[in-house]
Amino acid sequence: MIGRAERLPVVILLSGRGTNLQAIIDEVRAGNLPIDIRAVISSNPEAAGLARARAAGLRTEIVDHRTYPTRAAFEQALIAAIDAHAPKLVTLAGFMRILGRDFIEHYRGRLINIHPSLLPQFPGLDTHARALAAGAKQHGASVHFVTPEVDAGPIIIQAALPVFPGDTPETLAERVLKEEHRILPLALRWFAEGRLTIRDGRVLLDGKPCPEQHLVGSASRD
Ligand code: NHR
Ligand code: GAR
Repeated sequence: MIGRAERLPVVILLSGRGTNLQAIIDEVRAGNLPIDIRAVISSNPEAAGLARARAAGLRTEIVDHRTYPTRAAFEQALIAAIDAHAPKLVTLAGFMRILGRDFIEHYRGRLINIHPSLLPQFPGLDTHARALAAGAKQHGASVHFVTPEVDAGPIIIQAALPVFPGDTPETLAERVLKEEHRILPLALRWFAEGRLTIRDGRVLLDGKPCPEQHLVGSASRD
């Protein structure tokens, strides 16, 4: 059992359901992820992820963007709420607000996002519908360090899966989500173990290029 003092302090930001948060909680409980989730902060007071956090005994906070006059004011409040917990890592787990340069610079090298596409394809929103509309043969998810340009930061790990005929945005989202629940805790584990570095805009694991793309499902047998 790893003592609390040896675990990396982390703050998780979300806006929605929180199934990625749940995957992180489950891995921490299983003893596979040496982090201490200091707080879960939501931009949305109605986020179901808040209830999951409370059910797991985690501290929750709300920083509702709608109650601030500007993006800058919202982001300053968010920084204050996060820094009160002195995290060494901040994770966006279904966080729905674009963050400005000042915020990103403040957390440079310690801010990680899970995004539901095989970046650099389909940055931004509605990724599953866009992948289908584009006729993509493969789709997936990416975990990356966050930089000011949205969804363009150095990639830590990706999971790819095949798109099936008859897939809808919903069926595709469900399969991608399962992969998200695998790769986000894994990326956090690598970070917590001090195994990730960024060199020339690329992520290294143990000093070597990361296994960026992991093919799963039938795509891996093609
Ligand atoms: N901020 C920066 N600077 N860089 C990134 O890479 C970021 C980021 C903030 C969030 C998550 C991202 C995703 O994985 C993320 C990455 C929200 C939007 C968006 O357009 C886009 C990308 C992501 C998250 N949000 C709208 C906005 O105006 C609001 C949408 C809504 O509230 O429903 O901020 O996809
Ligand atoms: C996940 O698919 C995540 O990749 C995506 O939202 C979902 C959140 O699910 N993130 C974004 O689209 C960021 N703009 P969850 O709340 O159940 O973890």
